[in-house]
Amino acid sequence: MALEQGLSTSSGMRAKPFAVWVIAGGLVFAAIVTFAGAVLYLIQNGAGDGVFYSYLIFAIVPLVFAVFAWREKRWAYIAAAVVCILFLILYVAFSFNSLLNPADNAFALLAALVPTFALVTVFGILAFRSAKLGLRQKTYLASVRSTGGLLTLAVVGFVIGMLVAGTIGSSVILRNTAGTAADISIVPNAMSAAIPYSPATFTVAVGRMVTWINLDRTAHTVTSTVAGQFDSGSVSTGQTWTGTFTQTGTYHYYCTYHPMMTGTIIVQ
Ligand SMILES: [Cu+2]
Repeated sequence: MALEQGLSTSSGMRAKPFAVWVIAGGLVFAAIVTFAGAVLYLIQNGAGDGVFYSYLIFAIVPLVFAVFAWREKRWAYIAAAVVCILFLILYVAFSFNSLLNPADNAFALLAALVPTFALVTVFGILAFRSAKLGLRQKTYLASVRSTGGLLTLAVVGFVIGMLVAGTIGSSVILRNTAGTAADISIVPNAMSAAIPYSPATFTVAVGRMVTWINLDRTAHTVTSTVAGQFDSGSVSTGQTWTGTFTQTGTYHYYCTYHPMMTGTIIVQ
């Protein structure tokens, strides 16, 4: 009897239930991608606005839950599901425009993260429900050769497919923007460009429309420095935005995602 128990314990130590691999692995993946996003933001914008630190928290929280899920703590399963639902809402709400555009750099990030969050949510809830009896009692939680394993494989395939489609789509979309007429271009690599909106100062007659086109592979905005005058919202790669200026004056504008990007409109 004692020998049997010893054997089952050691085999249990070796073979983690499949669900634990998915939950912990998915959370670690989310943490790595979010941390990469944090570093990218730090390089582009600096730490001054505090966004970097909130990014960092978003990277550390899933890592902590991953550790406890790996130790097969029941609460960590449901915590993983909750944090992934929150991440899903945040990522989709803030980047929905980029999710629809394969040419946007954020597309690849979202295409990889959104299915991961969904998968961890499903496994987190199922594991939480079955944890008292033990995850090893349910085949789809215990073994990779199961419905759960197939689902995971399908998600991994979907992510890879999206990344390939994104790579192909981006070159097509960027080629198609070449002929689009616009007054002001958001230039490639606008975040590090000396003149992100080209021309930096644009003069128009009163009542005329002004069109911006985004030629960068990142989404930007055209937002008046004086609040409430005009705001394009997210303009993704290859998209245009048009504003009409009905009052004379000098209008300064910037990008809300990258505030060091600025431009000027003079209406005469
Ligand atoms: Cu920007």
